[in-house]
Amino acid sequence: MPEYRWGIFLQPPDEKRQVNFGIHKGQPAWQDVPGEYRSILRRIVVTQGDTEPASVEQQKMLGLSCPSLYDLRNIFQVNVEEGRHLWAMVYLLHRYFGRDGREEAESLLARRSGDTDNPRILGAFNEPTPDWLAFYMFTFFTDRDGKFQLCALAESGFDPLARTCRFMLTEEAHHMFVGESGVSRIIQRTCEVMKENKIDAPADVRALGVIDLQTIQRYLNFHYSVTLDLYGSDVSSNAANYYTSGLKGRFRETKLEDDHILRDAMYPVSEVVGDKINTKQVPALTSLNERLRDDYIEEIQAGVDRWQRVIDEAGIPFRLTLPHKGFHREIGNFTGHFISPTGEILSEEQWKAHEFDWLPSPKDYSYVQSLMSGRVAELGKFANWIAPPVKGVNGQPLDFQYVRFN
Ligand code: BYC
Repeated sequence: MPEYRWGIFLQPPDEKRQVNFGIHKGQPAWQDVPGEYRSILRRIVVTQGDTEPASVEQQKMLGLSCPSLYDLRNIFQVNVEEGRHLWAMVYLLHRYFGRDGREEAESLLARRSGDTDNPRILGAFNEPTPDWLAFYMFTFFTDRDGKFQLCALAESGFDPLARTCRFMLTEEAHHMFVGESGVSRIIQRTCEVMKENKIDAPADVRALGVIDLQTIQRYLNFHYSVTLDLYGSDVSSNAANYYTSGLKGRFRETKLEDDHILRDAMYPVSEVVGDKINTKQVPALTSLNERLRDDYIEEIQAGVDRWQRVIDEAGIPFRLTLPHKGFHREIGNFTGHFISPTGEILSEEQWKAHEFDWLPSPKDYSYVQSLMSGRVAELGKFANWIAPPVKGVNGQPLDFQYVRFN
């Protein structure tokens, strides 16, 4: 990508910008790190920065099995931009946090996705991304967590962070497009093959070299649930502190109409009591993680509805659904509970008996990977398991030489 601009990009400054929420609301936005918040701010920047190289580490082998030059070009763009997003966070650490910042930046280089001794900070970033279906699911589900977290940080009273995140968000949109359209093209191809051959049993679908809708649903369940964990605990004093100090806002903070302090506001969160899932009202300040998760779920549901339309248009009676919020969770109020995709509380034994009806099994992974044993690199050609996109990149045709092998 010779024309790619590799550098530190910040949204242009707004001299009049203020802290827009929390106890410092109305004060001028900070151009330097406020001393009393130095360590929590550094922690936010480090956590954000840590995810960026992690995703590249997770995806780095996929070029070898790309379904087309178009897709290879797209994964390169995603990876280069994630690399630059790391650089953007490293810039903040070096520029504003002195020696501690430099040390944290070095540690970012030392951690590795999935390394048992020195893993990435957040769970989803230590999971493998072993194939292209996982890659598209990741860019649809997990990059969208990136969007929501960056939106919350773009509201920060620490202006250099807000300006950096605003720029990063412009690139995030493309990553989510790659994910959404990638899954959609896989669904489309599967539906075409099912219709042409008048088949619907997963084994028959697999025999024709495409990915059955049931497997797509299991991948969806996995990526959705591990991404929900990325929002942190439903009730979190960290989240309350970030907000009260003016460091991390809500999604679209300045568009919301309330006091932006949330001293008396309440918010509903779920909890498991006996064999029931109840909703209880808790202070809105401590439930900010849950609120951001709910904002995210709303947007995710709209994307899944768009995938469903591809199946409906093919006239195939199959429904893709988002599992219950409590399904397969390891962070927050649902941790340690065994909840089915439809929201029933089960015993561990009952849950385990269905695990591979709900989540991809080793056999599913090996089937999907068997379709992706080599790369498709001829001009204009696409692997059998995915439909071509509607159009090429930047107005180029589908048989454009998107990648050169020198
Ligand atoms: N896995 O009060 P709690 C992106 C830890 S993605 C492991 O519940 P808090 C991208 C937590 O660190 C966006 N650990 O949570 C996407 C804490 O640990 P300590 C990334 C977890 O702090 C695709 C403890 O549990 N950006 O950009 O309120 C490709 C209790 O914490 C997890 C951000 O996340 C987990 N899932 O909220 C490329 C924004 N969840 O301190 C890029 C910055 C929680 O007790 N981060 N823990 O050791 C934050 O705002 C917060 O750190 C979190 C957690 C929302 C992640």
